[in-house]
Amino acid sequence: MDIKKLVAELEAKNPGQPLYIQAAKEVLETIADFVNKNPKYDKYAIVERLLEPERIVKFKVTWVDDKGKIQINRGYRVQHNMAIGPYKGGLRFHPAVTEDTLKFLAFEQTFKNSLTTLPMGGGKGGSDFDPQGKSDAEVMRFCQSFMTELQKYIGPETDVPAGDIGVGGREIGFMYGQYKRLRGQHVGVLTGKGMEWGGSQIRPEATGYGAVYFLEGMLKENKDKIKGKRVVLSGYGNVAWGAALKLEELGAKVVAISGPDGYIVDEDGITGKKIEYMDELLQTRNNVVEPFAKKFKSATFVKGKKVWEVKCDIAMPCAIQNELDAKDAKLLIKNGCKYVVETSNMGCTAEAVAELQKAKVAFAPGKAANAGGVAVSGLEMSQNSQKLQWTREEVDDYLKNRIMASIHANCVKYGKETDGYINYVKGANIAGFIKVADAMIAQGIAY
Ligand code: 2IT
Repeated sequence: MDIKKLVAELEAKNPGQPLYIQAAKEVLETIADFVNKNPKYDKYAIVERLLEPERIVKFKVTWVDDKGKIQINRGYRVQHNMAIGPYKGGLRFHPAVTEDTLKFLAFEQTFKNSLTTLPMGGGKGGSDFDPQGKSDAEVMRFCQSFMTELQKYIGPETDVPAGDIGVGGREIGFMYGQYKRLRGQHVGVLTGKGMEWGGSQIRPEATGYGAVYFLEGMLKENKDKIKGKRVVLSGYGNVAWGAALKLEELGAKVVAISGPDGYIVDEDGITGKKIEYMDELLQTRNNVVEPFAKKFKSATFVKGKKVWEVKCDIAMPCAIQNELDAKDAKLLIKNGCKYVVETSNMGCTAEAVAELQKAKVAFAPGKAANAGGVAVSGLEMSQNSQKLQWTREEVDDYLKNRIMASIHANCVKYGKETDGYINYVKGANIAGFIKVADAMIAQGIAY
């Protein structure tokens, strides 16, 4: 493959889509050597084909707010690749959502889902709807209107959405109810469902748990231990919450979390009741972390600053794309941070990743480290097909010992460099690519 030509085409074909270009460029740069050693991929134009989503559905979502005013939002579903299984990926409701955001997320999802070992293709969707400040009734009306259109394009064997930023149990419930009403079917068309109506144990914790299991693999590779490590998390949502729970259980100390308004530092560690409170704070949907310091005496709120200035051994970005830049990376390195586990999707800028790798900090990309979330969604699909519900222990064991262990091993297999440093970005991209690419070749020129 001619990387210069591909990047030029990518940029020309996707004007105004910097996130998609960033995500795609990273994959191109890290798989180029591997692809060039295996000419079958060029023969079948696999890389070029992967740069184009199979389908993008874009639609209007109208709903009536509590004052009786008509509101108009945009809805999307990007169906990126179906080679190894039905499209699978979350829905994001956030005012900054554009087609670019969802194209980058769907692209990443294809590689991530391939890494999980489960048969899932890649997709992503959502809306520029902002759940912040909306009543339950408004959120329900929005979700019903959104699903009325989306249901034409999804199904348990075609495309199975789930949650992401701004879409949690409440939104999945409203959307599932509407799908059921329109189709008259109680099927596994969404994941992240309630435990009483088809959901899977561990799904709420899975992204955070999985990232910590992946971190354990990284530590082991460095003959290092998790116990006593200082950890800084960004965000205080579902992902950071799951990570905090598992970190506490394994004896690490979470000293900071953050929100859009600033960060909280707590040298006593964020444990027990404080972790429970993260969830309560999220449910208020006020998008602030400051109340945490009012509630717990040991906590201090630092307004408007990024959490990466807090000294730590391990940093886990758990909020949103590009939340950690080159300046932050340099500060982390200076303060002695040894591990960065990207738990949000593309949480680090390309420049930040380059800084970390140059300094030989162990860096895990989101598509490997945060794959536990979608993986347990995959297990929820399996349970729905079986008409069974597995125990917590069964799901957790599968997540830890089969899925996250396999992803880590694959990253090492394809990412280990001659000096022993593991380039997890390269490892994840190559391993994720192989399975999808080989499936595409086997299935002929169909997408
Ligand atoms: O980014 C992600 O992997 C998710 N938001 C989870 C997707 C899913 O289908 O569970």
